[in-house]
Amino acid sequence: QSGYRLWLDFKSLPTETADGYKQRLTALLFPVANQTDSIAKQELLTALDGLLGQRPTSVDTPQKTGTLIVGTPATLPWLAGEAIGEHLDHMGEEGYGIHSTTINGSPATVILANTSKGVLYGAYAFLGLLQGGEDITQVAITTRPKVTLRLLNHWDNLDRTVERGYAGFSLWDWHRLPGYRDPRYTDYARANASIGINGTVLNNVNANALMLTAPYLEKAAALADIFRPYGIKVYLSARFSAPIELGGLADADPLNPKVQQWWNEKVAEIYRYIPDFGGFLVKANSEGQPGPQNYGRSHADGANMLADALEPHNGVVMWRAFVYDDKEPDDRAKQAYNEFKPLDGQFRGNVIVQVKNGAIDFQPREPFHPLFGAMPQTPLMMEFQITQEYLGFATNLAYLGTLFSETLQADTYADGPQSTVARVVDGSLTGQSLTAIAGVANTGTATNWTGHPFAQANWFAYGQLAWDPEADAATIAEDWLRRTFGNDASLIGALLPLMMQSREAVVNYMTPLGLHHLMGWSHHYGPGPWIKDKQRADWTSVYYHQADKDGIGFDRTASGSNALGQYTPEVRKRFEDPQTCPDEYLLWFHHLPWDFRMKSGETLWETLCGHYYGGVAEVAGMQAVWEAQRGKVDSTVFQEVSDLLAVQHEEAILWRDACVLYFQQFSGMPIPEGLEQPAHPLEYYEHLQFHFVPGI
Ligand code: BDP
Repeated sequence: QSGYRLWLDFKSLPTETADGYKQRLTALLFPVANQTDSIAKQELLTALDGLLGQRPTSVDTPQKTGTLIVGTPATLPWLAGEAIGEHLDHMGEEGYGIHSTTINGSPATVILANTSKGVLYGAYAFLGLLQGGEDITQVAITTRPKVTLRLLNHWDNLDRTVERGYAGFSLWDWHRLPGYRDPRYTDYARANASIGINGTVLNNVNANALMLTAPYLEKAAALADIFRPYGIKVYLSARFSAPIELGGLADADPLNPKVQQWWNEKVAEIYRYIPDFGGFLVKANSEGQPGPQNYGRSHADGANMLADALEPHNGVVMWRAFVYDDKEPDDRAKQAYNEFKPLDGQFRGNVIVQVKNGAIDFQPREPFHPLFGAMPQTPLMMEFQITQEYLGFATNLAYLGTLFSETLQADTYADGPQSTVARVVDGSLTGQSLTAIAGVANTGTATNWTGHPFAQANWFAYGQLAWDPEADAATIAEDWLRRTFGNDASLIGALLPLMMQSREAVVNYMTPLGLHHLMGWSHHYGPGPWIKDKQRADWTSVYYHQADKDGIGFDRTASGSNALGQYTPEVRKRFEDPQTCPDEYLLWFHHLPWDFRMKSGETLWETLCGHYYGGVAEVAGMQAVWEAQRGKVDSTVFQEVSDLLAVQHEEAILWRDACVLYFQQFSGMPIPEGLEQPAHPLEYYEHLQFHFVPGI
C-alpha cells in the first residue's frame, strides 16, 4: 500500500468485472523459450490471480473455454499461420498484438509478437487493459514503438547522492554491488519494461571517471545481467577526460592517436563485462565538464572518436547539446544552436545528438528547442526531465505528460506544416533510422520510488510517450489513474482534470507568461527572482526576466537577441509580434512595458498578478478535489497526497507573494483590487534560507 508496487499493483477487480474476464481467461497457453518468456508468463499468472482471484491452468493446446494464448512465431508456429499472424508484419522487433479471436471455434485472446521482448510488453499491456476494466471480447491492438531507444538517464553519483533527485538516494548500491543484488533492481527493471523503456544510463552526466574502471564495470555488469531479460540495456555516462585521469595520458585530445587507442581499449573492455552494452552518454564542454573544445576540437570530433570506438560493438554515442558558455556574450538560449547547427552532417552514423526539450533548461514551460528540425542530417534525440528540478521537487503535484506532449506536438515547420518535434524524434520527418528519447529519472530509494505519489505518473507518462510520441497526455493520465487507483468513475472524473491542470498551476504560480529561471539560487527550490551578481550572469534570475521600471521580459526578437531567428519563418511569425504571440510565451520572447495591453484588455501587470493569484487558487482547488476522494483511495496514500498538497499550497503562496512584491518594485503598480495582500514585506522573502535542500 506504500506505492512500492507502482501501477503494477494487481489487486482484485470488482466482482462483475472479474467475472466477465474469468470466462475468457480460464487457460493459459504460453510455451516458454527463454527467461524473458518465463518472466512474462509468471507476470500473467500472478497478476491474473491478483486481479481475478483465478489462476488460469497452463495448457498445451487451445481449450473449449477461453484460452489466453501468448507467444512468438518461434514458440507458436501454427498461430503465425492463422489469420491473426498477418499482424506480425506490423510489430517489428519490439511491438506486439493483442487480439480477441476464435481458434477452432473456441474463444481465445492472443498476445503475439515477433520476439520475447514484444511478448513481455504485450503481457504488461494486456494486464493494463484488465486493470482499466476494458472489454476484452473485442480487442484488436497492434502496436510497435515509434522510437527505437527509450532511455532513462540517471543523474546518480557513485556516492549514491542523486543530482536533482528528490526521491531519496540512488537505487544503485554501488558499495554492495556486485556481491549483493538487491531485489529492487529486478523491480526497477520490471517497472520500466512495463512501460516499454529499453535502456538506462546508470550514472550522472557530470560523470566520475571511476565509473569506467574495472571494479565499477563489474558492478554495472551485475545490473546489466539483471536488466537484460527485461529487455533493458545498460549505458554509461563517460567523462571525456578519462584518458588523463585513468590512463595517465597527457591530454584527452580526440585527434591524439593515443587517446583514440585508450578509448578503443576501454570500450573493448566494457564489452567484455557487458556484451550488449548500449553506449555512452556525454556531457562535454558544458558547465565546466571537460570536452574536445579544451583542445580546440569540435563536438563532432569528440563524438566521432567515441563513436569509432563503439562502432565495432554496435554501441552508440548520445552527445548532449546542452552547452553554453558564460564567456559568450550571446543569449544563452542561442548557444546550443550556434554550436551544433554548423556540425549537421559531420557526425558518424552511430552518434545521436541529445537535445533538451527547450533551449534553456527544463523550465515549467519553454518553447521547443530550435535545434529540432534544424539538423536534418543528424539523428536528434529528445531529453526530457522527469525529475521535477524546476517544478517544485517532490512536494508539488505536477503531471508532466502535458509538458512532454506540448513539446512533442509543437510544429517546427522544418518541412512545411505538421513537421512536429515528435516527427523529428521518431525520425519520420528526416528519414533517420537511429531514433531515441531520454528522460532524466525521478526514481530513488523512496518506498514509493518517486517521492510524490503522483510523480509515478510522470515516469509512466514518459514511457508511454517514448513508445508513441503522438500519444495523448489525457489518455495516459487516465490509464495511470485506473491502474493506480482503480476504476471508480467519480474518482477518475475528478482526478483526471486535476492532473491535466496541475502543471499549468505550477507555471502560473512560478513562471507565468513565458517567464523562466526565477528559482532559488543553485538548488532551484522556491522563488528567487532577485538572484543577481553571481559568478555567471546566465545563472541569475535578473538575466532572464530583465525587469526594470520600463517593463519585463527577454527580448528575443530581431530588436533583441534574435534567438527567434533560429526558428523557421512560420514559427518566427507566430511569436515575433507581441500582439499575436501566445500569452504562454510572451515574456520569453518580448520585453514589454508594464501597462502593455494584453489580448484580454488588461494590462500586463494585472495579467501577471492574475496568473500568480490564479495559480494559488488552482492549488486550493486541487486540495478540495483531493479531499473529496477521502475513503476512495488507500488511506496512507490519501494522507500523503493531502499533506503534500497543503505544502504545495504554502509554497505556491510563497512564490506568488515573493514574485508579485519583487516585480511590483519595478511596475510601481498596485496589486489589483480584491486580491489578498502578501503577508510580509519583500525583504522577508529575500532572506528566507532553505538549508539542506535535496538534489544539489
Ligand atoms: C541542469 C541542472 C544540472 C545538470 C544540468 C545538465 O541544474 O544539475 O547537471 O542541467 O543537464 O538542469 O547537465
